[in-house]
Amino acid sequence: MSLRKDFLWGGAVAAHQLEGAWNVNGKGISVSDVLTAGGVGVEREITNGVIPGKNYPNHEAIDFYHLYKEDIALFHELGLNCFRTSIAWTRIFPNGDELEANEAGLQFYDDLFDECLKYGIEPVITLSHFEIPYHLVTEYGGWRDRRLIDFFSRYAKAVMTRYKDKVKYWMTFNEIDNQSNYFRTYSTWVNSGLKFEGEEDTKLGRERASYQASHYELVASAKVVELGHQINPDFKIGCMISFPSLYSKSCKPEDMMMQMVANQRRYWYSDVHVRGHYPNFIKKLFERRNFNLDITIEDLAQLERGKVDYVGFSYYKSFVVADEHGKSPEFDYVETQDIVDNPYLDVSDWGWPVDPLGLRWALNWLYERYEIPLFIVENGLGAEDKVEADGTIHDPYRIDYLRKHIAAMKDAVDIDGVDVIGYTPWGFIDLVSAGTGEMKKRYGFIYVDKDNDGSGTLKRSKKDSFAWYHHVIDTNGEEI
Ligand code: BGP
Repeated sequence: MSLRKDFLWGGAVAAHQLEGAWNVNGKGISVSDVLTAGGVGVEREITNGVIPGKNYPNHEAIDFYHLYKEDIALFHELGLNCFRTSIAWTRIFPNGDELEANEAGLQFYDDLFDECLKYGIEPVITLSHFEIPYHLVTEYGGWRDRRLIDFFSRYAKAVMTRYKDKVKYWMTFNEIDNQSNYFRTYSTWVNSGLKFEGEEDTKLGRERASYQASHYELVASAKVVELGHQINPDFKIGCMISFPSLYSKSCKPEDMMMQMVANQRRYWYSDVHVRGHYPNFIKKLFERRNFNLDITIEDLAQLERGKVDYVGFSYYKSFVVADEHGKSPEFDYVETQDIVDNPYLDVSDWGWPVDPLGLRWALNWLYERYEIPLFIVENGLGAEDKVEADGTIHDPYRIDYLRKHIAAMKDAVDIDGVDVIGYTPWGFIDLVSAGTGEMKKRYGFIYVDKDNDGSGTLKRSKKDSFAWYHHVIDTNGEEI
């Protein structure tokens, strides 16, 4: 028996990508509610408030808000023993800065968690998954403002107190490291509510703002970890990072250095979460750039007091970097232009390299560095599915992808001794893609009849992968 007996087999989603009901029962607008649909080669547009006539796919999504009972019955049929979703901050505090929580929002998650627990499905909850109240952006500039630490803590306290007997596994910020991942507009928006304008819209300005925002988020996370453990000492509270494996293009020392630096730019976040302090290379970076960030002694003490219990991470693909643009000898900036193709790997329909062995690499890397339990909270293949005339959906490509990744995870456990507590493939019911806003980029075991343009009956159907994953769970991963 390779995996733990109590291994968490589940599926992962985020509120804004499936709930819909974006303005129902007092819910406020979130940063994702003002993102239009994108598509292949078309960026999602960040709008200034909701503009009538534009296509905002998150507004209806798959209407899980109203259909969750039917869906959870299907999750149970599939055999899940956990379900990773997020709480939409804007259902609880519509503007983010109120003093009182919205009872209707709290009640919705009470009902949702009760429904899960009725079937023995353990909720695994992300507190902030690209769902910052939009009001906090317009009034405070998003996570640029220290006051968000208190707003976030108030929200976390409200939900952790309310659900203290229903939810054990929590995560603070989804893929917190994405925002310093080349400072892409989309990531800084959904992670921190940052939009760069005027003087700030320079390489240095963007970088400084992102690091300042990240610092406040890390302090907020630590505060919530400490608070959560006071509310219920049995809580397991993790961080959540995006952790694609990262390779050097060659054994040329400059390429190897580039790989090292590119990796540091991401894992410093988990360093702070797990170790409770900043690694030296980031402190040096702040000094070198003269950032003069607002980091107080009390903040540093808070980081020490709020270390996480486990590392949650997403894994979809790997990257290759090379020093092809003269970064040597400083290796100070890592940008998208430093990423090169990997000739050894196939790519998905959306151009993401498929690399199961890279998952074993990632698991080993994280476990060696942190020596605390790991939780694979996202993994999967975004693909177009075809519904046959008889209503069946054959998705052998998805089964193949997941099978190989689960095999790599088992090797990491069996051969390398990594402690993995669970596996929740992403979007196990079709939902709105975060990156492109499309419906046709599907990850699910459960198909949802909904198209990119918003049409469709919302009917749910099982794909072939449904029965396959059921058997995987049934055998605790022995038969894949
Ligand atoms: C991660 C996010 C998810 C999810 C996933 C797949 O970055 O945490 O919210 O969407 O990626 O990405 P996409 O939807 O762009 O295919």
